Amino acid sequence: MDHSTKKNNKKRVAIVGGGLVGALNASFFAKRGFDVAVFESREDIRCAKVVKGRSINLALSHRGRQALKHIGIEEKIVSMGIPMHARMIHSLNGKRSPIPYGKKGQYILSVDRANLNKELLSVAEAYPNTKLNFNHKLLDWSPETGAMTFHGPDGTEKDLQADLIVGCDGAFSATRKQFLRRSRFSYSQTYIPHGYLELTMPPRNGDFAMEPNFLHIWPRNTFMMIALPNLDKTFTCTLFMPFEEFEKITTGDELLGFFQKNFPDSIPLIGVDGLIRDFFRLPAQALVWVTCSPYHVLDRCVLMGDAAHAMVPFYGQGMNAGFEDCLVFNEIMDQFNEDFAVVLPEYTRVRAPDDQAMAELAMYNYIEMRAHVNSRYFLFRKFLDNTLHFIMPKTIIPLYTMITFTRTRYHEAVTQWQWQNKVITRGLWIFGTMSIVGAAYLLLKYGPKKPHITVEQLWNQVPALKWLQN
Ligand code: FAD
Ligand code: EGU
Repeated sequence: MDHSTKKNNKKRVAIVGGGLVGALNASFFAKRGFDVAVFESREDIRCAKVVKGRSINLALSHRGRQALKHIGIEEKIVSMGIPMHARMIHSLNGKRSPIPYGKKGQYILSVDRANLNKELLSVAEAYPNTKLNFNHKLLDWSPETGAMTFHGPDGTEKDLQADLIVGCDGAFSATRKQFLRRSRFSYSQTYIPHGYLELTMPPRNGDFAMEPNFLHIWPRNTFMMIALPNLDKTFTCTLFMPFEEFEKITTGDELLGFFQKNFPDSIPLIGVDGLIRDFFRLPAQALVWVTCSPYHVLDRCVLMGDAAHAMVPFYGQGMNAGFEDCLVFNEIMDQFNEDFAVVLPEYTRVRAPDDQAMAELAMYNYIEMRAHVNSRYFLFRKFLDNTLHFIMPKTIIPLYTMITFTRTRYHEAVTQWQWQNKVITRGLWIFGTMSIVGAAYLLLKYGPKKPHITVEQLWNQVPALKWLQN
């Protein structure tokens, strides 16, 4: 691994949170030569016996991969991921229809969250200028001095200092608390009515129970299930539905009835016993959407990842956006010579509109899926997108393609999409009008001749036109 440093910068950078974004960011700063310390409230997941926390696997796409490439572990992570070249739509009658994500090389990867986190921590730890501190929970910090107070491993409070504090401590960020006390800091937090719950689909006869290289989707308007493959030949199924629906299901029989009605094909695959065990093991988890701005305080602190922009998971972009945050920050560090007083405001200016656009898109997709997306509609929409793209590959690019397979700025992807929608709508109008005019012409020219009727006579049969003539 390349541990060369651009310059011997002795500034101290404290990264709060050793989750996906924090662990990645540690290597970004270490690579630049900073004196890096990571503080993670939980124990080292590389030693932990039970890893608790959110989703077991995630969809990694282009933006996330570009960030991993920067620290030299893209290939390794890709080799441990499972390519998903298409979605597999499960209809209510059990029919399965694949819809490709794009051309041959365009696929997303199902990666194991815990494994990715472990790899990122190990890469960071290999830098001599990085120290990882587990069982360190940030309690508070001071914008003026950079002093931080932690709840340490032995239960005591511990004070430490840094030149730059990078808050990567997730949706319920403790770092962000200081931001909330400041004037002109905007913040919003929204819970959606849906919760989610994870179910494991075991292997069947020693192999994947369903086609492995797909993101399996059961779109059922208010209810939705998604399944991503794991290396151990299991699938992790994530069931999304309103909390009030979760509450209605209190017994195994009610659960089976619900699955029989909505996801009948999945019951034999998950197995009745496993389904009941997994469903009642944990309560459904909430989904939160957090936006805030600015992302920085003075030249002292900056937020990245979910701490800055937690989004609903309906675009598979939360982690990818957080990873791209690190890339964008790094680009700005190059541009402004690591001068925090300039870099931090510039990072907020450049990045916040993009994260905001992505978070809104994820919310938009949630509302759209809930409102009218069943398997028929889903198949039709993706077919339409792909067809138009095939006809006009340069002009019409599906939104998910720009989001998932390019580094087009999120807010520009949204603008481009809105423009495309205008073009498509206009195209449909022109096509529709021309069809009517053409049909009318053909009818008049070749249509039934008897009884003979002139255009004037036709007009006279329309009362509205007679009225206009008077
Ligand atoms: P986190 O992963 O939450 O990490 C924060 C870390 O900070 C944790 O380790 C925590 O212990 C630590 N911490 C918290 N408080 C403190 C403190 N006070 N002091 C010290 N440490 C602290 N994204 C995708 O890109 N693709 C997907 O397919 C996808 N699927 C998802 C499915 C679901 C159901 C959900 C809920 C999310 C999904 N996401 C997905 C989003 C993704 O999980 C997050 O965007 C990502 O985990 C954010 O990483 P993070 O490091 O910012 O935050
Ligand atoms: C949700 C939960 C299909 C993992 C959005 C697509 C997701 C993922 C889609 C989860 C959907 C929805 C896209 C990807 C991905 C699709 C995407 C959603 C991964 C628009 C582990 N979404 N997700 N869109 O196009 O761009 O296939 O938990 F059902 S990957 Cl909701 Cl590309």
